[in-house]
Amino acid sequence: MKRNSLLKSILIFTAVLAITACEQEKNKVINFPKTDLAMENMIPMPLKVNASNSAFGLDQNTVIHTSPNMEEFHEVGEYLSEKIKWQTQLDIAVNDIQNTSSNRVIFIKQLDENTPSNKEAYELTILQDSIILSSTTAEGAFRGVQTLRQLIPETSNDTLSDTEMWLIPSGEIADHPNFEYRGAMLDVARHFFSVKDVKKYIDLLAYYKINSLHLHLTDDQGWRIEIKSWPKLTEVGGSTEVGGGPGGFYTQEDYKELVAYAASQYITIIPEVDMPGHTNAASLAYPFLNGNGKKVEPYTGIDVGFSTFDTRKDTVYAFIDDVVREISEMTPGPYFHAGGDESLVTKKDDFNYFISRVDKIVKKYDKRMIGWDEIVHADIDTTAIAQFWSNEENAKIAVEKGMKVILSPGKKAYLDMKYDTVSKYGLHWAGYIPVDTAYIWSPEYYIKGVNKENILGVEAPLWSETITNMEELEYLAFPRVIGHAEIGWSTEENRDWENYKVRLGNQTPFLDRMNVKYYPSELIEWKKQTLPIKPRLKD
Ligand code: TNX
Repeated sequence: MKRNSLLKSILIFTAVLAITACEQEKNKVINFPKTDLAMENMIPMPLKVNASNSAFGLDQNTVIHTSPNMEEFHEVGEYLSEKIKWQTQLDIAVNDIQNTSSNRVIFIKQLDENTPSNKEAYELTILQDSIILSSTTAEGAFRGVQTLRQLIPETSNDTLSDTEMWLIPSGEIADHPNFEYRGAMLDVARHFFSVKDVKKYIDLLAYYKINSLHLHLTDDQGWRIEIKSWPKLTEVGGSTEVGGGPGGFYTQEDYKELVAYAASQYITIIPEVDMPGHTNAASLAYPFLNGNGKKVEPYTGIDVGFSTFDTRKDTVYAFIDDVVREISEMTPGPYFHAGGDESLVTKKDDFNYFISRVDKIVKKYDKRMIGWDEIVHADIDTTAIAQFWSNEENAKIAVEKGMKVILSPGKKAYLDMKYDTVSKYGLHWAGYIPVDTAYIWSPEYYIKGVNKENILGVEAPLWSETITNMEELEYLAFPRVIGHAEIGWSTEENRDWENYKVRLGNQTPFLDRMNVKYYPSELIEWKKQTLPIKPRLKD
């Protein structure tokens, strides 16, 4: 009996000792090295950054919690945990109610939905023992997660505590985008890109907070989206591409998969069916659509402006109605892009008549029409959006009509322009676009009379006449699309080439880990390790 109670006392005593030791370990003050949040490598540069010069030690004891009963916030937490694992190998539990002992928490918190704020706005408060990421929406939290990912250093520290720690600089960030629409466009018509390729592009765009992916699904050289009521579009029109390769197309299941994948990263897919020009592939499948009076042959060259739909036939509009309906049904986003560029063999009146009828069809399926800037001459609803690419007068007319404009200036935002005379891929009709030229411009001041309030946002198109695979796509898109993402998100006063180019050089670890074959522009010092950068201009 006596022996038993002695044993009991010893056990209790040891347990108390162990708990105390554990508590001490938990509360042990860690001497974090001095950090500076404002000197980090965030792209796009957030609106406001306040450093508090200490750090949060991300380690195996860290847990993620998200606002209770909010499924979308929970998913953002899971996404963050997955990305932390990808970068650091750490396994971070999300909303694990068993684990109440952890003293390091990342809390993703929903602010009161009635708080007036931009839906992509978020705040990050980074303290020594917690990180609080708050937003009124899961979308805002998702954008904030990208910032947080960019703050996790490449290398860990194993001298501060008995666990390996990745030191996240402490401080506060309050951020929201300068423009609502921040897009990239991919031409899958001139050359086809697989679902897998597009998903990789989506992953990369999301990291830089781009929120729209415009897919140029049809052109003279190929029709890439299955339309059940008009099967020959893909059976016949999908089998060609520039240079005579095999082409390809997305089944409706593929397309839905892409839409869902993009949506999981808060990216809206904008489908484009380019018409009345750029329609050789459609007319090859269904010759009654053709309006240029010539026999339709498969086209695998790169000229533009020779094809047109017959704009005065009702059957053509019945066809378009089916196409817009089927695609709209699979597209939750608010936009349908109807093309409208370079219809050089369509008579002016016919063109305007056509665009105005298509606008009505698009509206019938509850979408807002986007068109290349030529559409502004037609009688269309002011809810339609003009995408400026080359003609400034057209952009001004759009503004006069009360339409919103998306800016994609060929001389700045075209990812398919060569960097310089020795570029491996690309065209150069709008000039050569080195990395600095692509970065140094402001949407608000690009066209006189087209002001901030007229601009829905910006988009960087990647036409694919000269690229056939992912590696070539990455050569043209990276790094320029990263600068473009900053132009769409960050305010003018937060953008500065000298500061940006160091942050860009520090993207190498991420790009390498993603296996991105970016163009190693000599203007940038590409770092294998992150280096300190100069303060921002306004500091
Ligand atoms: C112009 S930009 C086009 C495309 C070409 C591109 C090549 C626009 C609306 N049309 O058809 O692919 O140039 O850079």
